[in-house]
Amino acid sequence: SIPEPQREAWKKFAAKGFRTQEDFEKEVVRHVETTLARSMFNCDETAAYAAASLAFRDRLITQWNRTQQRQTFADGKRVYYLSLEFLMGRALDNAMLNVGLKDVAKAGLQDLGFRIEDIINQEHDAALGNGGLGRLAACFLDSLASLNYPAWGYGLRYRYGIFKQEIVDGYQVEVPDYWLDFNPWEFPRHDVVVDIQFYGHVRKFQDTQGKQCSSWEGGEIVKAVAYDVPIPGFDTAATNNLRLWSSKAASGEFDFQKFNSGDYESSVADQQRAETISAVLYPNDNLDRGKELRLKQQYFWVAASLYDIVRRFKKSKRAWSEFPDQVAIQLNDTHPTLAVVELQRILLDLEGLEWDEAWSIVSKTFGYTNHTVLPEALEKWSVPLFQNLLPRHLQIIYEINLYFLQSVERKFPKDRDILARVSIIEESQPKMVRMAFLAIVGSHKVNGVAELHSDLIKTTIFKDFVKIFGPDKFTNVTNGITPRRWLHQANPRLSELIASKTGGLGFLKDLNILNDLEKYADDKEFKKEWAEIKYANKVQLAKHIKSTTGVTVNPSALFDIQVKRIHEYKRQQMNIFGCIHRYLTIKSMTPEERKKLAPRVSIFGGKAAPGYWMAKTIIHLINNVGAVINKDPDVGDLLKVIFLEDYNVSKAEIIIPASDISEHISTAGTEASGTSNMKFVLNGGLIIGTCDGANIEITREIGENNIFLFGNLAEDVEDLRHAHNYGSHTLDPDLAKVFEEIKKGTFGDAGAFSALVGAIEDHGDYYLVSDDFHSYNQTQTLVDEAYKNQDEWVSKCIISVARMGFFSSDRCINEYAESIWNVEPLAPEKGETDGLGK
Ligand code: Z16
Repeated sequence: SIPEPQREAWKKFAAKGFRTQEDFEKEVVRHVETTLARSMFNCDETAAYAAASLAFRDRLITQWNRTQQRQTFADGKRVYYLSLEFLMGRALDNAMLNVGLKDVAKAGLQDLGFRIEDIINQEHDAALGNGGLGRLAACFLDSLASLNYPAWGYGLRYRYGIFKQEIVDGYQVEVPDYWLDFNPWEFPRHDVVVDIQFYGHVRKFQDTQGKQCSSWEGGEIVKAVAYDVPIPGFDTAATNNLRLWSSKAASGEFDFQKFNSGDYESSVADQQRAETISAVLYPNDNLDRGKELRLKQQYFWVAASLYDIVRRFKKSKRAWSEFPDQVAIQLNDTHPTLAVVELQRILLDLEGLEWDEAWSIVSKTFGYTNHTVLPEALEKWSVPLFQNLLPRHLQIIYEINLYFLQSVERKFPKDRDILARVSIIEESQPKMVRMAFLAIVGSHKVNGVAELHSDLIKTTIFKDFVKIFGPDKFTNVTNGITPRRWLHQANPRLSELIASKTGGLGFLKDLNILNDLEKYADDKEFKKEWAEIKYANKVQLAKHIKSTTGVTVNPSALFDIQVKRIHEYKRQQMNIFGCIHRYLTIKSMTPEERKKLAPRVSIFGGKAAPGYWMAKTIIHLINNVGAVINKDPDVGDLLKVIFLEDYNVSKAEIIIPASDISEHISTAGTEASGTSNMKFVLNGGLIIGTCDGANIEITREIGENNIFLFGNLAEDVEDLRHAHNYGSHTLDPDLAKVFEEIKKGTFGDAGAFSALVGAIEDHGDYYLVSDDFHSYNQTQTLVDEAYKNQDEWVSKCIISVARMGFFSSDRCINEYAESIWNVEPLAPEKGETDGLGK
């Protein structure tokens, strides 16, 4: 760092962010002319987007620097959020709103000849995630910064994010998402590079004091290079950091020895193999496939992040025992569980601590969040694969398991079976490492993501661990969403209306202020404005539908939306069967009867994992049903079925504000929480849903008159499944008619859908589609009736929004901070924000 006498110059010339329109325009023009080497004669929207982003990035990095300096100086506890996914979406709009300069930018861009919407739309989504889990991590980063918590996110800098979905002849086609061509939001830190080791062997030796030691030697080295993404808080000068690691060959450009010996091709291949580690995001949501490259990704990212965290801790020259007072690490699902083992290895093999001393530090440092009870999603790694890739880590896991099982045996000496049930190593062929069990044993707290889910993990998959560790180790933190992106950014007109009645934008920082809206639930003028905004949002979505699918939809029809990853447990198949049922009902009616029906647009969107055939079949069926219904003159506006291609964060920002009703209809007990349910209600839409995940808590908050619940309860699912398999299973009669129609070929070759129908008719109907079908359709009829009374409908929407305060990710992050991390906010000094502009 710079010696004291020279620091005056640094202070004098310190970078300052712009504040006025004039300064913003100056920055944009400077970036166009110098950074991009273009001019007013060839500045298109892409260049204007780049320049505007760079102007905001400069401003953010100034705030970022001060935030980091303040945190270093305070020398307090920091939180590290380890997530293999961060589904960020676009950054420019968010940055403008969070620093409170969107109006300035809008006027400035206009003065320079651009419309701000067009500029915002130039940005490619940062889509480094699959669905709920990745988007939750992104909402958490927004809340951590907005609440001034000293926190870092750690992830992987994938060259390819989640694939882009195209629909060709009704089928999903995956196109690679190469998003890094131009990304103004990241700072490469070529000086922050960590060597990561793989393969090799373990050497045992005695040190000079005669102590038994282990050392991991040989194998190969890959470099991890840091890329930093600034995360601005809303209405605060705090700007946190998301550090993403990119893999690079260790020998620089290429291996010169191989090059000189004429083996050029193989030296290039080595380099490419190293770069493969961070090349692609695995596109599975709620499914574990056990691929070696995925384990490599996990260790690569975990080892680089821990090296960084430990290096930062060591600068403070504290005793190791203080590590858990300085560092809280949250494991987002089991993906980063190797961090538990890696920290133990660092303390034991590299820092020379005793096992017990090291383990006590490790287990106080970590918290583990579980996001699913689905057995196919729980990570397991084969022991032989582990042995080959991470030999020392496998030894440490065996040792952790040994001490753990010994303690279990002492506690339950008479229980013979418990040891096999809770062992971190599953005695299968081949043996498997159970990552969730390792995460539980290595953490001081384990949480689920909604009340029902947290109860379920305690009574089913982790039941034995509650007996072993006691109930206090297990807790619930119900998920939340950031109101900045999901209300203010996605639905600016609604945000403005709310601000006008609640005394400004304060509700975006304290979402319980929404309560003030309840007194307008019967206010005629307010309701009119409310309904106008909803209608305008539907017109906007109708335009999007027209331009992407060619189908004209009536914005006055009820918009019924289900957008989320396609999965059997989320039951998009039940929704499309419901559409077919509705179609058959319409077809059987007289023109007079049809006139009484409520027009509806059923909108679907979501990606299927590329290898998930049943999910792809569901997409195919939705598209084929749409093709038939949308051109049937008997139906007209009464029903349209739309599949929106390539659902992602930026499309969600258009879709969600336009819903009248959205569907959250998973088989009870399968959806851990769901978070889009919260986004839809916050945007003034009602929901139809099962008693699952956070739907239950949403009902408790907004009142059961304001939600359409249906279907069997979680507690009955097991018995129903048993009855399907061992009793008699009769198909719901309406569903039988739907199947008949599919089999007739009304929606194209019936053979294409036989697996989908067969899963329900012949293979046990695991997700209870038939059991819930009748109650689902009945409830949809109630929705139709309720929608006819627009006056009452709008009141329900207003009351619901007014009661959504609980679902802010700010509430959620404060709960983590208090009950799991034990960290305090570190607010910027007064005037720091003002200082930036001057
Ligand atoms: C995921 O998105 C979720 C769970 C999981 O094990 C893996 C992935 Cl990629 C989702 C849950 O399905 C959803 O219910 C929950 O709201 C979300 O994680 C965030 O907790």
